[in-house]
Amino acid sequence: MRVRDAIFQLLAERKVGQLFGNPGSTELTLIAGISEHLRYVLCLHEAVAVGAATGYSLVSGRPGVVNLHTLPGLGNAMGAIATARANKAPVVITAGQQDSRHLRHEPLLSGPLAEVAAPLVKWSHQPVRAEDVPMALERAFRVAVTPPTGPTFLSLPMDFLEREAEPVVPADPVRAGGLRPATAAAVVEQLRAARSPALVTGAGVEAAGAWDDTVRLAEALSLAVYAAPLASQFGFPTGHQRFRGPLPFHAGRIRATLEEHDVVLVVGAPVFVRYPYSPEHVVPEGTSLVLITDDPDEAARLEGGTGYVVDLHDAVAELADHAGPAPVSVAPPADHAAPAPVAGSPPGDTTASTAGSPGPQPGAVGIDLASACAALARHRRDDGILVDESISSGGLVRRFLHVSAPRSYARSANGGLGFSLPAAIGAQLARPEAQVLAVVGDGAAMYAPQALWTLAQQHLPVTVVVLNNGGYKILRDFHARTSAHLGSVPGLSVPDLDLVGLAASLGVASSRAERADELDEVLAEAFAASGPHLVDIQLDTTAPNVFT
Ligand SMILES: Cc1ncc(C[n+]2csc(CCOP(=O)(O)OP(=O)(O)O)c2C)c(N)n1
Repeated sequence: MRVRDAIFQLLAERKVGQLFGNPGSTELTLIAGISEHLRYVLCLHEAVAVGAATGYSLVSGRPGVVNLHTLPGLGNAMGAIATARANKAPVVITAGQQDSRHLRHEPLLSGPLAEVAAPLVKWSHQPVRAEDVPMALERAFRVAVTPPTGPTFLSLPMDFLEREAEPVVPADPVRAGGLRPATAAAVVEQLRAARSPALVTGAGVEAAGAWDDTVRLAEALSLAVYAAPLASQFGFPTGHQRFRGPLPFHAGRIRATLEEHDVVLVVGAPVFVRYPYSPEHVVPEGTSLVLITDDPDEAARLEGGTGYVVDLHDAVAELADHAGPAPVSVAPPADHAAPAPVAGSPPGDTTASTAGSPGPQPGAVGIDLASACAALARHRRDDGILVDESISSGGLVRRFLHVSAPRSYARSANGGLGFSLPAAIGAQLARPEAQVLAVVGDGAAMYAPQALWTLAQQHLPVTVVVLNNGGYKILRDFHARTSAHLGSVPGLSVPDLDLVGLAASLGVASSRAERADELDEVLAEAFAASGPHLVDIQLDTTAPNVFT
């Protein structure tokens, strides 16, 4: 069997239905005559290809697979690979390498691919022999899906693809190892005996398939539930009665929020992602903290408290089993009409600073954010997928738009812009029947607008809502609070962007809302469309600073 056929066979057995990519000459020996079981999803920039595969992984729970064009393509993709790594997305990235027979001459379009990718992936490799390629690819899958999950990289010399190799059979490592029964019982007792117990959930819950057991645990012990600061996935239904909102990410505000709680259980998140610098210790003296994670690195960084590195699926199930049934008085159905609650009110936390929504400002030009979010909440489906890159608008977006099921929310875990439009491609491919909404700032939208073209070409009915405030509001607001004494700052306005025209030029239907009374009509049309639709919502540009 030829190496390329062994690759296609392996991908088919692993039920990989699409290959995201941007090709060049070095990739043609793979993608020419591509297997009919594999949909090639052309993306016009490599960061979009990796971003789409990341979205696919986060929504489907399965590896997304990418093929890049040798060193320049890999170089273009690095920011998106860093995001896949931060999001722990099991993305298998391949790239074509020059013909191995003349690599010693350092020909055009060759380069140290495996070395370049190495720092950002879990495993990076260029096979020495053609017959080693199928097993190397299989290893790339196994490493990617083994917790802590993450991207892997494989360089494929183009001449290897037509040589002979044996096929390999996919086999993921067995996952096992929850908490010891005595430990599970002790943690449950600690929570039960607490005056004010809390649970902090993160993306690890969703990756491990532990969502239902986490809800069961919270209900049984009447826990106050927070999402981890800046969580890329919440790990808990945000409309649930027990959910108090995301924790702030300013260290002092995290601490102030946790002060109320004497026992805090953190599941599937680091303790804690924080920003910007602030000297406080995040865990108050009177609070006992227990971390349960499948990421040894997260446990190693714990300062104070007890960490357990476990299989999260099994461990949370054990905790929930020990906790038993919920008290009868608890858990009336969640009220999905009301905005989700918000924890604390930290400076530097856009989540909370918009908690008291200002409402329309008299005489303001543009639409106030709360009206835009309320309109989105009216028009989107509660069981839809939300890909979130809403930046300074994020606090209100996340208050109004609930996440009701696992793997239906995704956000960049490392703060790199250009996440949402590519991720929406992958999300819609992972869940063709679901309604996918990408909410994105006008600044962020410009980091990967090529994704719009792929949405159109692949007929993916994603609704893209741009919350357009004419520039980099978060940076303007941050500057006003932290560096105004240094003088005015250039480069934070992005005027004269015609996003409606941009979308149209890439084949995506588009419309603009300039007044609140236009929102209902425009959003109804966008959500009903059979293909992608971009809505440019012109926000009130005089909105208050988000850093209170
Ligand atoms: C790849 C990348 N480049 C630059 C930045 C720095 N950055 C952070 S927020 C931001 C502005 C975002 O603007 P926009 O999406 O319009 O959201 P707004 O703050 O206006 O709500 C920029 C440029 C980044 N995070 N990632």
